[in-house]
Formats: sequence, structure tokens, C-alpha cells
Amino acid sequence: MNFTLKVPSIACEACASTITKAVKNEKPETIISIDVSTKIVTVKTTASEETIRKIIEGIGHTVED
Ligand SMILES: [Cu+2]
Repeated sequence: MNFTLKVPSIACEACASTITKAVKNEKPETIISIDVSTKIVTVKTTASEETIRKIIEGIGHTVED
């Protein structure tokens, strides 16, 4: 499925890199791109949105509802 998540806690490229690595570590087939200026995470994955959200929250980032 394809979806976007807003992650307001993304402050810089390092945050984006950390999130990308965490998601790919758990769900290697996921294609993820992150716009640091808008804090929008675009995801294409076989996992559910809830799963990806939990991975991002699990490393200390905040996903907007
Ligand atoms: Cu950062």
C-alpha cells in the first residue's frame, strides 16, 4: 500500500536517515522517501500503515494523527 505520514519530530537529514534505516531494517521491501522540510514521509510497502507508524514511534519520533 501507499501512504504518507506526517512526522513533526523530523528536524534534519539525520532524523530522516534514522527513520529510513529503522523501517528498512524491519520491512526491507519498503520504499520510503522523506522530505525534511515538510516532514512528510512517503511510504510504499506491503506492511500496514499501523506497522510503519509503530516502527517510527518506536525510535522516539512522533507521528501526527
Ligand atoms: Cu535530525
